[in-house]
Amino acid sequence: MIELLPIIKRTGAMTEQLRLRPGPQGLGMLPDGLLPQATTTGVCGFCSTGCGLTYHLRHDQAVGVTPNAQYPVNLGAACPKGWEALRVLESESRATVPLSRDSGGQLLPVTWDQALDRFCGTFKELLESGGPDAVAVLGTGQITCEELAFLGSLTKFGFGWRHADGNTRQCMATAVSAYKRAFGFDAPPFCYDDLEQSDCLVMIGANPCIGHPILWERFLLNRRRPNLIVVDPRRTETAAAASIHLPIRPKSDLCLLYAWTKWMIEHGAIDQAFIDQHTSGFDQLRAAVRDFPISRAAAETGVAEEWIVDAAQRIAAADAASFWWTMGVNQSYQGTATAQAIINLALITGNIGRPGTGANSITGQCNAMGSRLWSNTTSLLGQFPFEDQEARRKIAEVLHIPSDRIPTSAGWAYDEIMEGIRRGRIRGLWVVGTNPAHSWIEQGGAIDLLKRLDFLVVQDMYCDTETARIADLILPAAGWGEKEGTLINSERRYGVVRQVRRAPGQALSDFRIFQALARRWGVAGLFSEWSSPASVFALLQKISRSTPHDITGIRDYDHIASCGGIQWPWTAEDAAGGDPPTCGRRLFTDGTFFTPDGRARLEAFVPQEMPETPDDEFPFMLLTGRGTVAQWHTQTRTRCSPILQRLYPQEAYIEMHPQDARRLKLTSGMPVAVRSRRGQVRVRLLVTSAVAPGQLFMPMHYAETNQLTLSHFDPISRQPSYKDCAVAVDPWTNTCRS
Ligand SMILES: Nc1nc2c(c(=O)[nH]1)N[C@H]1C(S)=C(S)[C@@H](COP(=O)(O)OP(=O)(O)OC[C@H]3O[C@@H](n4cnc5c(=O)[nH]c(N)nc54)[C@H](O)[C@@H]3O)O[C@H]1N2
Ligand SMILES: Nc1nc2c(c(=O)[nH]1)N[C@H]1C(S)=C(S)[C@@H](COP(=O)(O)OP(=O)(O)OC[C@H]3O[C@@H](n4cnc5c(=O)[nH]c(N)nc54)[C@H](O)[C@@H]3O)O[C@H]1N2
Ligand code: SF4
Ligand SMILES: [Mo]
Repeated sequence: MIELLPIIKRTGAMTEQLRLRPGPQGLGMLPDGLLPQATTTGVCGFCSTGCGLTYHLRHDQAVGVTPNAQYPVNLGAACPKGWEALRVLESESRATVPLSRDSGGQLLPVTWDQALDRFCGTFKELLESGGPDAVAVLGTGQITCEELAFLGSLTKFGFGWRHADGNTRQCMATAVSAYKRAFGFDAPPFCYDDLEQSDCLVMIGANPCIGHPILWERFLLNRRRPNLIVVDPRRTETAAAASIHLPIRPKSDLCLLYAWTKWMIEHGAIDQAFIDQHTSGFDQLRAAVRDFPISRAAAETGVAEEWIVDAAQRIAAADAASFWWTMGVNQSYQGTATAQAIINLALITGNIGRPGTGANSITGQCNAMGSRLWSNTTSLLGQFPFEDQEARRKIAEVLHIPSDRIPTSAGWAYDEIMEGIRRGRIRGLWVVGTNPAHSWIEQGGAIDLLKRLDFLVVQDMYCDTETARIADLILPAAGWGEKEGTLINSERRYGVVRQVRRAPGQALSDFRIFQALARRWGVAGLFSEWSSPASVFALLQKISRSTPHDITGIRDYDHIASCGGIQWPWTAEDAAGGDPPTCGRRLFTDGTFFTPDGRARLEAFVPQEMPETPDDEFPFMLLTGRGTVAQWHTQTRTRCSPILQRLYPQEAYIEMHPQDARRLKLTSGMPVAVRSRRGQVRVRLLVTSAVAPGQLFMPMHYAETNQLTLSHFDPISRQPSYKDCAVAVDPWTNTCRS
């Protein structure tokens, strides 16, 4: 395999990647005899930034990948994961044949025929004996829009299953709930140019230096000498670069945001004309924040009043202020309330619909937005409510299926599916492109539950993920680069992924697996039009007609690629005027929202107590999140690249403030036992002042982390609150057991 080694400079806090422009120099890095014969382009399949990549092909197979200098998202840059995207496809761990567990408990190779028979036979038996609540499916924001739509339609309309959810629940559910409540539709309003055009950026619970490094580079291109205000309990790489870092106590965001809201109202820093014309609920909001003076925010957050006011003044003084949030907000037991408080602030200060503004939730996985629109789980295809009879009729008409096959309500959410397993209601589970035995909250409990199932099917690129190891049947899936379709990035931009590699062994694309299952289940007739990803894309376009995400103006995949991606909406009417501009398309420029009266809704909630606060027995607050640029989630992919491996610690670690380490007589590098009420793990200690005293941080990439977390959720979005639980730390001794 050819190495196109990125030059990675570790400059203190940030990882910078060398920009390589395709051309004689770039190609010259390939060994003689393997010089590529052609190039094609596609988008990256890791994070939601959605960088454009150029594949260098030989005999139609990619032999190298470089960032695409023409792509408007990344402007010729990529992070180490993008550079190594091909390498992770080559691994001993790849699932290359279907594997089925025999009566002796051994996973043994079987033919696809046998695998499909076992899948359909067992799930049908479970449905017959247990009814429609007996089975469920968990999907992912990491497959294409076409595959997501196929999975959701196959299970709900084809198989008649009720319960379907996916890892988007772990990630984006809160933003979805907040946007729907405030804007009337789940519509992130921004484009990446806003990072460059903002005078004041407020980043709340987001660490783009690590999670979205190329978005961070876009911010670095901002020439307006912007203020960057970072709200994060940790001094992250992003916080270290901020004008002001507010190291708030975990989950005190809501109080801070309400105090800022009150301050803006009282200091005339609001846009009354915009509020009057384009919002509803202002009087209730003003009344609700009355009890949140700056002094209360200071007491709750632990941040000095002057700092909170200084930040408020900078927001108020900006011509264009923008508010960005990610998992520090979404993964919270009061996440929807917090996200709506951010949206309120943008609305009342008139910071929406103009360049450099917005209430902007950055998505996470490469197709998190595709999952929100097309997975047919929480809402019907295209984000209609299942309850909407007219929408059901429309979907039935476009898909040529009987409308009585479409459920009239959504099924259980992820946590309810897990609870259904606990109660013995759900007995069969199909897991596609996610690794819940590692990533679900309170993993010990999750693994016990998954083991209780009568039938667990895992469809994954790798056969040794934590979830695959306990499966009864493994279906080997092709991954990114081995199939085609579309992904939607954080700025609503459709991008195309191409097949540039043959999948290993007998692995099939998820799309082909769904087709084969439709035939074997006996519902191929319902999916006769679903012959290729491109034909499904055409169906999705029809469904999108006259919705906020109308994409009827797109011609085909080549059109998307030639435009450098196309942001939704792009209607047939828009297309009459030519191709879309490559950048700069944001929503709500005319102040009209997707609510019935066209007004955005302002809403306030009462802050809640954290369910598990530190005490004498468990004196520390544990935060979790992303560790390094080179690690992706449960590491099934990134562990497969020797280059990426060199860029992150191989062993699980926990960060602790020097003051706490001194008090406990612990030193950096020593093994420690970390205990919560759920479990105990052995990890290495890393002493650093990036975390505040009394707080700890563990990256989610190590399976140890979710053995400690506490199973609790946002009541509106049902998203897990991964970033708050109480733990204790002791030196590791031989008597400790993990
Ligand atoms: N390298 C890499 N990049 C990724 C991913 C990856 O696995 N690896 N995953 C992708 C995905 S799916 C996602 S969702 C994104 C996530 O991207 P981010 O949300 O930026 O990442 P996290 O580290 O999970 O959380 C962000 C910050 O929230 C802070 N935080 C914790 N509790 C609180 C709180 O109560 N209030 C506030 N204000 N902040 C808090 C944490 O200290 C952390 O720094 O990254 C995407 N990009
Ligand atoms: N403690 C803690 N836990 C967290 C978080 C946190 O911040 N803290 N963050 C949460 C968030 S935001 C997220 S998004 C989740 C992520 O959690 P997961 O979704 O469990 O993480 P991944 O490792 O991305 O799992 C994706 C799986 O799909 C497989 N895969 C990749 N591509 C394909 C494909 O094309 N087809 C198929 N069939 N399989 C494929 C991969 O091999 C991998 O096994 O973790 C959540 N868990
Ligand atoms: S920033 Fe995200 S999309 Fe861009 S190369 Fe890195 S992982 Fe891929
Ligand atoms: Mo995520």
